[in-house]
Amino acid sequence: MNELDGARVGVVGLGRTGAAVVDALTTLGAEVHAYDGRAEAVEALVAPVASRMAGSPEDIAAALEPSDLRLLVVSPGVPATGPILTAAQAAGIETWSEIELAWRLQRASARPGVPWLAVTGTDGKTTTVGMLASILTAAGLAAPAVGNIGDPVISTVLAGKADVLAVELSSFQLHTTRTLSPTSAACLNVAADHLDWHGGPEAYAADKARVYARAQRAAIYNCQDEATRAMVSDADVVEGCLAVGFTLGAPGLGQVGLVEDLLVDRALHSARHAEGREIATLDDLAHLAPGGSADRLPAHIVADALAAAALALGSGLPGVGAEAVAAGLRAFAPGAHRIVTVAEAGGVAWVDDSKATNPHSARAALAGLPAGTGVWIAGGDTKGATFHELVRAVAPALRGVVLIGRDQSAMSEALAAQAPGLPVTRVADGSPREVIEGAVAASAAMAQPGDTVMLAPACASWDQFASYAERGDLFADAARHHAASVENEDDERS
Ligand code: UMA
Repeated sequence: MNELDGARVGVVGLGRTGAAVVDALTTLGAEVHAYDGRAEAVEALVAPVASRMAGSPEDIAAALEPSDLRLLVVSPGVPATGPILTAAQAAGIETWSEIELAWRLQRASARPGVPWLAVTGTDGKTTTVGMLASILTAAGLAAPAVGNIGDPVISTVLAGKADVLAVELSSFQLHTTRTLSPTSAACLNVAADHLDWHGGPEAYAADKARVYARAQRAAIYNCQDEATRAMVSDADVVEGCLAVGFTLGAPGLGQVGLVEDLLVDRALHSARHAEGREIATLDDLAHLAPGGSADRLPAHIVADALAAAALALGSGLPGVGAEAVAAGLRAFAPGAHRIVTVAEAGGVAWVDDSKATNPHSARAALAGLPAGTGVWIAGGDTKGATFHELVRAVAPALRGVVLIGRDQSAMSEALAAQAPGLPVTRVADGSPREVIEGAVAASAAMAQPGDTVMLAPACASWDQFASYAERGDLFADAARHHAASVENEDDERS
């Protein structure tokens, strides 16, 4: 990356991503100018930079115009339609995501051929990337899961130890990614999310579709989501790249899917024209089902496993075959905050699905509950979403709703219109701990034996919490505390 030696480069956002970017650029010899909305973030920067500035998006935008920067590397949180990217475009400054910088660094490194297998989609990205990394690891490869999952890709590229990268990409990251050429790529599904950041559903889907650009060997789509198939048809892929569908039905030629309790590949092995090959069984996924039984496996887990298998097999990497798929899926442990039962007391299960940050994933969490047994903790930063369809779909499963969030109007409106008889308790704004303790107390008052209290907010956490992880951790603490006090009361009574 000699081209950046001495170049004037701006970095906007000095969180997890931005700090890693500043380090990399400094090492490359660039003249770095650092910007952030928060003074603490600017002060916390340890790397030596040419200038640093804390200011509102408008202030940063105004500073960019006369800055004469050659390049601006933006963190994922910087909105596509906001003043910063608008000003950069007007001033003719090239904008890259951290992903773009990491990809170019990879290509310019001593190991330019390390393949990237890329996953995007509204829901299931993190699970799929985790399963993918587990399959590749089972094949004996050093295969970290990186990207939106939490670890900036650039740090892993600079460490130079990986054989292959399993990369989770958000639409934010894809928006300013320009030359990435993944070996295999998948968009798992597209539902309304992050509409305020992108400016609308079309712009959001267009950024998701960028995952397929320049795909080298396999472009994987969801047969149950026509939008993803259309993205693959329209994509400008490398010649010879296969389109591969994943389906929960029996797979046709060019697809991976399910035949009874077998995961079957009819796309990525040489005899595919004549027959399918078994790559795993539903038993290999049973540990991911409630109660550990394969017949209660949520459909989306099976879909994620099929997509991960197609990404791995489609990479063409030596040693990645059916055995690695089955072993990798068996070894995969789900991440925190994804439908995890954190406490049980008085016949009530307390479930943390704080990762449900949009209506689509909240629906997947609540849909399986028996009628009238769910106490739903919902609300937060809506990201411009509406909730009428979600409330209509999940209302039959609910006993009541506990609303969190600074602005509860969108969720309240949907509840009043779609489920007018459903009891709703509103939790007042406060510190993160106060909000969650309020929600747990209100849920405890509502729940009956046999019920499930489900934190699946359908919203981002950013209005009241630092992250969905903080929201989930506080919930687990408060739920366990409540459960312990219920057990103590029971002991005293007996
Ligand atoms: N900032 C500004 N101006 C802006 C926006 C942000 O100055 O207009 C500053 C903030 O003050 C803060 C910093 O930028 O100091 C934060 O940057 P960021 O919001 O881009 O967050 P990072 O800490 O760099 O983390 C990001 C991803 N966050 C977002 O996309 C919002 C993380 O995804 C990701 O793990 C990390 O990069 C990896 O490098 C989290 C996420 O919630 C998991 N992602 C969304 C999702 O999955 O729905 C997309």
